[in-house]
Amino acid sequence: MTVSIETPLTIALSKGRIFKDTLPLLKQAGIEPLDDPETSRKLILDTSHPLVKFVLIRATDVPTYVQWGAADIGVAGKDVLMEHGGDGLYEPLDLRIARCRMMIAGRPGADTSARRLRIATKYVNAARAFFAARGQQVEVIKLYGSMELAPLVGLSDLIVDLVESGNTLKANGLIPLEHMHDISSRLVVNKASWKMKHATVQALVTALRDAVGD
Ligand code: PRT
Ligand code: MG
Repeated sequence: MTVSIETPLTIALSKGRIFKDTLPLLKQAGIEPLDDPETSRKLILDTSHPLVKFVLIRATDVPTYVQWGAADIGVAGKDVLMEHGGDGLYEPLDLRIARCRMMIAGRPGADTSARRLRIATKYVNAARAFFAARGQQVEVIKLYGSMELAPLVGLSDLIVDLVESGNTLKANGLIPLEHMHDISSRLVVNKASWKMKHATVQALVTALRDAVGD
């Protein structure tokens, strides 16, 4: 099915697993990129639809571009959306792609209910909210990557990270200790675009919902 697009539409995607998993869904809606982002260095890609373009940005920047209307629509992991906060965005559809779990992890036998724990993570908002909800006082240390190292060198007692196969934890002598959230990627829409480009945005959301099989 090809969606009926009547206004120009910019869609923000990140390279890697989100792009790879979103492409088949957009293809079912009749939208395909004209360049392969893995080989092209372009950050703006034209598509098979003359009014639709893709912008390729860092996964964590997708909600920001959509919030400010630099893109009408985007695809972002729930982890990224929890940290962003969701200001200026609607989140109409769970695309059920790039799935994983946000978990507390640490050395085998580490106690996740201990007092005054130090938690190293990229996901400071999610971590603070999770421990606060059960009345546990923790100190959260913000990192930008390689969280697995923190408990090994004494920076923290535990980490909060995304886990898919568990191989990254295992390779570093850590284990998943507690499940926090199921994570998948969501379609996000700029609130002004939702109103001003309603017919086009609605058509795309409906086509993607069909593609997801919801
Ligand atoms: O890499 P970059 O800094 O540009 O950004 P990013 O890491 O946020 O982007 P990307 O493309 O790696 O991830 C995009 C989205 O994919 C994330 O926001 C998640 O919603 C989702 N996703 C799904 C994952 C994973 N699975 C995942 N396994 N994101 C990251 N990982 C990492 C995890 O952080 C850990 O380092 O993979 C490692 C664990 O994998 P396993 O299989 O060893 O358990
Ligand atoms: Mg990554």
